[in-house]
Amino acid sequence: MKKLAQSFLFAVISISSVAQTSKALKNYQLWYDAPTPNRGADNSKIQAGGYPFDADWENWSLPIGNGWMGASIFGRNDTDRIQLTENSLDNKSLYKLGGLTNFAEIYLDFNHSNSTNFKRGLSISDAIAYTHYQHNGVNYSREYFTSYPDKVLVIKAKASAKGKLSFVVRPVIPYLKSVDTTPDNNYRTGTVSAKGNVITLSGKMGYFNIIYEGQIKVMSFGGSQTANNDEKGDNGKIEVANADSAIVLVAVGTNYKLDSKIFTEPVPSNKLNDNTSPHVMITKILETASKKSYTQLLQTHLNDYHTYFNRVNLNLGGVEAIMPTDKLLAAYKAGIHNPYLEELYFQFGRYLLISSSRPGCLPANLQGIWSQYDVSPWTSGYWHNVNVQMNYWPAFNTNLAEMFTSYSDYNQAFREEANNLATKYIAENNPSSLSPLAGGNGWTIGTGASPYIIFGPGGHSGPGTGGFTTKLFWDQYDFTRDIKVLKQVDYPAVLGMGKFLSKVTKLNPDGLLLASPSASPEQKVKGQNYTTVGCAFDQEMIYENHNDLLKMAKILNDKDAVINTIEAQIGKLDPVQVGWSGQIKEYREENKYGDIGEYKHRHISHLVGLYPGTLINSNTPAWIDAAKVTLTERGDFSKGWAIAHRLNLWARAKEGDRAYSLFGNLLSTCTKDNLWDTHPPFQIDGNFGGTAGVAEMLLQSHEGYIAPLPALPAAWKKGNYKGLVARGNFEVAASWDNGQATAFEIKAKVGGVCYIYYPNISKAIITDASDDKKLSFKKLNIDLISLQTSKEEVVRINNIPFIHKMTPPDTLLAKQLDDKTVELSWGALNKTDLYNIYIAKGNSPIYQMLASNQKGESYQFSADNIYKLGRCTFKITKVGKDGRESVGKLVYINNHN
Ligand code: FUC
Repeated sequence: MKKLAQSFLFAVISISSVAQTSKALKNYQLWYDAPTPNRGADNSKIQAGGYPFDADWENWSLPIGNGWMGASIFGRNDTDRIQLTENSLDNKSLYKLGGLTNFAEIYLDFNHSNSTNFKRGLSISDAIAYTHYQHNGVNYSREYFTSYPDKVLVIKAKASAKGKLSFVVRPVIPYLKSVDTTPDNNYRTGTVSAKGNVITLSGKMGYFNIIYEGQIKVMSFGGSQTANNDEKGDNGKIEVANADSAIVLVAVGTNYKLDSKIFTEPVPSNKLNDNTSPHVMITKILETASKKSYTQLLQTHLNDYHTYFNRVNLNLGGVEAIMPTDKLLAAYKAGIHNPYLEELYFQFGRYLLISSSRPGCLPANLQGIWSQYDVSPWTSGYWHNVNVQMNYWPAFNTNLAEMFTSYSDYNQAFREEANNLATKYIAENNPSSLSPLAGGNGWTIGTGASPYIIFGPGGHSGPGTGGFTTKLFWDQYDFTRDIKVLKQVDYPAVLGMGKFLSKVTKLNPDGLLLASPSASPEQKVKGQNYTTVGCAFDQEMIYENHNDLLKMAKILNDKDAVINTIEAQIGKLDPVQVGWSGQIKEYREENKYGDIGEYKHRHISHLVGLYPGTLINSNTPAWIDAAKVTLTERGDFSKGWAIAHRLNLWARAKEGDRAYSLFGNLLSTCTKDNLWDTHPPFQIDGNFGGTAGVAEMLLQSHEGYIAPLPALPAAWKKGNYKGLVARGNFEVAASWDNGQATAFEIKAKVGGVCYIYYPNISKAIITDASDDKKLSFKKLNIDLISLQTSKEEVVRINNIPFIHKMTPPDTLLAKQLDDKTVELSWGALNKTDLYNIYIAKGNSPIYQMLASNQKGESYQFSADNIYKLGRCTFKITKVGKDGRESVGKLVYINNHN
């Protein structure tokens, strides 16, 4: 009965949504009908990494942030809790990296225990959290937002009746540890003192010598307010009594300033150059902000936030939810896929990136900018064997390129130390290639990194981690086409990495250049890291960086000496190997899938050439098919970020339904009630990877052309989007109905030749959106056109003729008849059906056609000696009247003797 009621509700939602389609941005909200519980950390549940688990913070608090700080809002009616994070506040933590720690807790004691009509939420359309309820007949409301331009957290509390607002502002510095005398000095001191209308939190973190300060300014209207301290002048608080409304402003900071010395200086307590307290800076921020009215602060915040958030609209037919987000998620888990939740999740990833990664601030870490822990899970680090890169996967395609600046600045700041690490690595592993010149060995980055320390590659992850990182710099150029940034930032990054990666391989007897040592991230054999030579991860990432470097050098006409080396090396990398199961091999020494390492390991590093790389693409169809084998064997369930990686990979394989099912797995198995991704524990990478994956289903551009709707699932029957970005800096809008595109609009942000791929696009009506006049274009083939665009020109594409999609036979079997013949057989529904038959031998990226327009149910393949063929993939496709083929059905033979 309950199920029936839910499906009925869903039906109503989808029907009414049709009328909504082309409306502008909806009001996207996470909302709940109960306050966030606050039972505190459970010391009996110690997670891997040694931190007690605060389930309520993780599951229910609502994140807001402006890059300068993150705040987790509980929105409670008795004692509210606002937990603050500042991304440079590190203690010693684990792994000697330093680790992010909780900056402060602000408690607001309202004592409104018995309240009714409770609602709290987070509008991600406006980046404002809120709480409202009724208590003793009075309506109470609170709004919370963080402003990037004003660098403050703003809280407004209001009562509907005059003089009914009374509360205490009571901040606490958590995890204080008195000065210790160990060499580590891993202490935190701090005091909280109230004076006038300001409470100041200030203290020191011993390990890195961090001076921190937070100020809270309380401005109440009507009524009175008093500041109190205990007899030691500590534990300061401000009591507001009988007011009508109040505004609380918060600013936080440390003496951290991004600088290369932080990374080169080995002694933790000497890393920070500047021992000046942030007091003056924080005071100024608060003074400036408090001169503005609430409306002014709000408007400045909205103008800033909307500039980014409103660039993209995705409409899958969702309508604003009439049930709280936790119930919506529970229904989703029970199989009721409300498209509003899918839109919300997609946009939430964009919201989180805007909130945690702003120019001038540190980049988004493993938890973005939200950590309530003393010792954060995995230090809240910048882990470079997938996690931090994934944070930035949605930056370019979802129109948030500016958010990458914080990572790019961070990366440039650690470059000097990364040069030193590269020299050390080459000296240890490949001394004959060592360059004596400063910077001659390029730069490198291994897995572990924090705002204070970086590590080089080795152990469980090979040198490919560097190429994994520089892909972001290539993408920054390719999406924005900003030549100035290319010259100053992107090219130096990729060139320096090219120098390093050109020295990490060794020539093997077959004339191949293989990374040595080499390791596929985190993969284990009998519980131990597995170190080898030339694993797919390293080879693919070296290839990607080499390839991107050559493209950049050509654009800039640069003749750096390393370019010749890169040109000579790239053909010898042999990055993709296909194994006996038809899989992309993780290791050269592997035969069948899973021979080496954990079968369903969370990392799927041998497919980085498919995503975020581009080596495996539509022009290498046999590799795409092999990647699908790997994906299928690796499985569709894993840790949050790992599901998100698989989602992007299936999207790149143009398998919309499969990608959609991965998106469903991400939402159903790795998403908390506040829509945070969980590994477990909470890790933000899965949110970002999820958003990137949805965008990748709707728009791709890595194959030299704009491909709108490349992996559209049947579940998204009708919809539209605007503002996604394709390489070349084209903003794309698309709408579709029943699996078929109905219209595209492509805005050339910088102009230039625009290549567009979509079935039958050459037969569509193509006009200039400004005057509706037909545009001339070049037909490259029936599905691919090109046209010259000028800056800001908008190209409109309508009336795209429908194509009939063919389905392949259900089965394809291979039977070896003798040492010269293999018989392929399949079930044809119709005797007149036509088939094309192909073979891909060994590691070949492409198929060779064996027979075209074949009728019947079997085909005999002959060779002089089947045993000399090694492994082969046979593929059959069904051919339609228009000559278009279905996807392929595959079968493998492996003859090894
Ligand atoms: C990598 C992953 C783990 C985790 C950690 C933070 O090491 O393998 O799953 O996400 O980073």
